[in-house]
Amino acid sequence: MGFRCGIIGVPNCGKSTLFNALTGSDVPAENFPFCTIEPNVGTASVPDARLAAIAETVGVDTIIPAFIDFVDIAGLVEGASRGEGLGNRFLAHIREMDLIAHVVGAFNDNRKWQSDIDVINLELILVDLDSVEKAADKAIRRSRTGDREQARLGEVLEHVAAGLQSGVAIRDQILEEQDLQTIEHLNLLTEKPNFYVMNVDESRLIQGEFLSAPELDDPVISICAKLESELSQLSPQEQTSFREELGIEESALADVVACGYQVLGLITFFTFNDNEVRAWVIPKGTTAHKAAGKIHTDMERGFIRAEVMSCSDLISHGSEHSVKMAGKVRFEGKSYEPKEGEIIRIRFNS
Ligand SMILES: Nc1nc2c(ncn2[C@@H]2O[C@H](COP(=O)(O)OP(=O)(O)OP(=O)(O)O)[C@@H](O)[C@H]2O)c(=O)[nH]1
Ligand SMILES: [Mg+2]
Repeated sequence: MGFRCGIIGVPNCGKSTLFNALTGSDVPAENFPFCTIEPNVGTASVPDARLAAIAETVGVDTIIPAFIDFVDIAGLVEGASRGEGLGNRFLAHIREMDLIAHVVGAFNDNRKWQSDIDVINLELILVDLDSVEKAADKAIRRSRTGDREQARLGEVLEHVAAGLQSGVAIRDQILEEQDLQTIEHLNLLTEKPNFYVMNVDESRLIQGEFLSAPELDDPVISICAKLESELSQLSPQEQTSFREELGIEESALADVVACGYQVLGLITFFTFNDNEVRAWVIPKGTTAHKAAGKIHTDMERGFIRAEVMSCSDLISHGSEHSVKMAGKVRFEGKSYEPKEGEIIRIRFNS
């Protein structure tokens, strides 16, 4: 299953425009608030130049990239946590996401975007505070019968609530891993990994303004959503020449996806056979055994070993055989944790 990234922000900040650019869709992106009501869902392939390099080295034509789902959600306004605007519905959609891309409309001249960020973050904190306080009351009530687990849960929740009350998102609170696990079932919004997408005007992007991003608690990238959505309608050749003309890097959309991967703690590994090269995405720390299961359940069941080489070794040596001759293919067992950019061949009993 792919990872789902929710695109959130105040009305009219460019969420649908960014969504169109990322997914090659054409949903309405108009200059009036609440243009989007029902969420739009689309898939973006994860651009990765290494795929083409591997394909060329091993002489196959088919490239299968990794994918990420983006969900364009209705704009959020002050008071959403109390049901203002599209309030509750909007928030229910965010709850289903694995991560959040918080779009900041910085393409106008005003500096209102700073307060826009605070409005959204405060609303998310208020929603969590409400859930956490209710859950804390329940746990404390239950603990009165001597239930130690509920008592512990109550303590953790009260601690989290205090943090939220002082305006700290859960992901920025200092919590023990086991405490985080006890509150996982609540699926809280400010616990989700988050990054900011500064949607800047194309002239500012060209001038390099905003490229040194403002200081925020989570990673920030700058993009001109309007320009990117226009470019995404063009052929690849036209895109390249336009970008060169404007002096805008090719990687703007790739950066959005890469940033999402970074906050989720994901890594990419590759497989290839006679027909295709393929990218796979797993959370850092996943074992080779589990990673094999992602490729095929038979591979997990009959797992013998993983043969591992680095992508750069394959490209520089020119063939799998040469990498083997150079002694740079390692044999690893079930508990091995694949690293970023490795090429893996699973040997298994079918
Ligand atoms: N100049 C400029 N305008 C932009 C940019 N991105 C979006 N806009 C404009 O801002 C308006 C709103 O864009 P949308 O993408 O619909 O915004 P949204 O956040 O989806 O809005 P809602 O769905 O109403 O919450 C449109 O008129 C866009 O053309 C940008 O990078 N530069
Ligand atoms: Mg929209």
